[in-house]
Amino acid sequence: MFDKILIANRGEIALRVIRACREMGIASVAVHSTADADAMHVRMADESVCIGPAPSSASYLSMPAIISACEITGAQAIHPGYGFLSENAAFVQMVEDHGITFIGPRAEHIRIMGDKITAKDTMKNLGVPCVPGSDGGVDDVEQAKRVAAQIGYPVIIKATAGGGGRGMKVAQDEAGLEVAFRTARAEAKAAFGNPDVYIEKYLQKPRHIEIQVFGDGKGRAVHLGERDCSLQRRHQKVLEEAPGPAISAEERARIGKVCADAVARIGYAGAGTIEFLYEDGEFYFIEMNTRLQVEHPVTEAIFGVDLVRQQILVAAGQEMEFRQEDLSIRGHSIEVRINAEKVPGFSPCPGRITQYHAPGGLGVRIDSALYDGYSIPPYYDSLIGKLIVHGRDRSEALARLERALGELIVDGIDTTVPLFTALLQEPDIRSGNYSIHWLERWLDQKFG
Ligand code: MV4
Repeated sequence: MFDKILIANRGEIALRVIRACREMGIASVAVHSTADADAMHVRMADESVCIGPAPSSASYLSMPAIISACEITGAQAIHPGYGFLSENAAFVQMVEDHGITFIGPRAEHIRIMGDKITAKDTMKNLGVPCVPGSDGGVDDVEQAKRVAAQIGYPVIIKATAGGGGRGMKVAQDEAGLEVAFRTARAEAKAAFGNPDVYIEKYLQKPRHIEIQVFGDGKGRAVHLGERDCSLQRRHQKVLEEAPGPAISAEERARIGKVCADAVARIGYAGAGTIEFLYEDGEFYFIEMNTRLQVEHPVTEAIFGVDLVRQQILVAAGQEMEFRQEDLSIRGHSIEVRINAEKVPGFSPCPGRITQYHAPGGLGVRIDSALYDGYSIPPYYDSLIGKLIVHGRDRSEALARLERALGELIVDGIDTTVPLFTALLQEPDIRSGNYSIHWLERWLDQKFG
């Protein structure tokens, strides 16, 4: 096992990894920008290294700075968290070339899933159900029209280098296809330096259901059910829950096995998430994320497992601590993302926290790097905390969420907390009846 791990991240996810390290008797190294000298992850780690100025491009994204920090401190492995360098295959390669272990999948798997056409082709060949569409890329308007005529309108054009909603265009009919195709290609080239696009049938009212998988890198893999992440605004998740309110035990077992078998076949190592659109009882693969996700705690809650601990074990060449038959679901969990943002515009709202009080009690978890008097720097993501509740069933989880939100105090800045208090009054939220478009429609109606 490693003696020392460097965490190439900041905020709540850095704390999450430091906590797992401490429980495993592993020393932790925090890295930070000059703007984060007072950050909680620096205080909580055993050691820290300043790796550059405030902009992420010169600090949390600086590969040489992070590798140097490893060499200076003698850290044997790097945990990338999410975002930043977590899905950068070139970084993984560089880390390994320096004899350091990357806590995550192999560079090859990150590269495959980073190219959405290759990802879809790979998954299709592994037996994962995909959205009907072009096999591979679409190079010209004529080919686009042929594919669209075959699968039927509406269609969506997506950038192979995109993902997470960037670079997508919907065409309602053949008349709209040419403009959609040309703008999608132009935007893909400008945004990602790669104009390649592909076409899919546009699903009108799906849910976003993602399956958590975990591989040992030696051909064994398990699934840990699904999360429903349909409540999003501009492709940013706002609330996530597990199990999905619309997914039956039979559907979970079936799609879960398909996913676990797929990642087992490629020898995938560590945590991964296979994203699906779910409509009329069918799953359609869209993307795979090769990292630990922000919303992983809802899965940890209902399965009673520590995913970061498993990531570290597998990276060190050890076995994960469970097989599929050891895994079962207990209760229901909901996470809300507390952002330093002013609702309803969601404009970032950094500043000084004058008072912070975290809720507690049975079934309440807070992952946050906040403290009294902390100044949120304006340079990074606006996520400042996650409130995760767990109950025996969905209704207990909802009651606990409402109770915990009432106890939470974050003064001095605006946050998304009032949004959740309002959402909890909505019958559709209380019943779990929502698709990927629910939140934006609700915000439009409520705030115009
Ligand atoms: C789609 C779709 C409808 N049909 N693909 C957006 C993010 C990216 N991961 C995939 N996205 C979508 N792909 C087909 N074939 C609708 C979306 C989409 C969406 C997906 C998940 C969560 C929120 C969303 C909001 C708008 C559009």
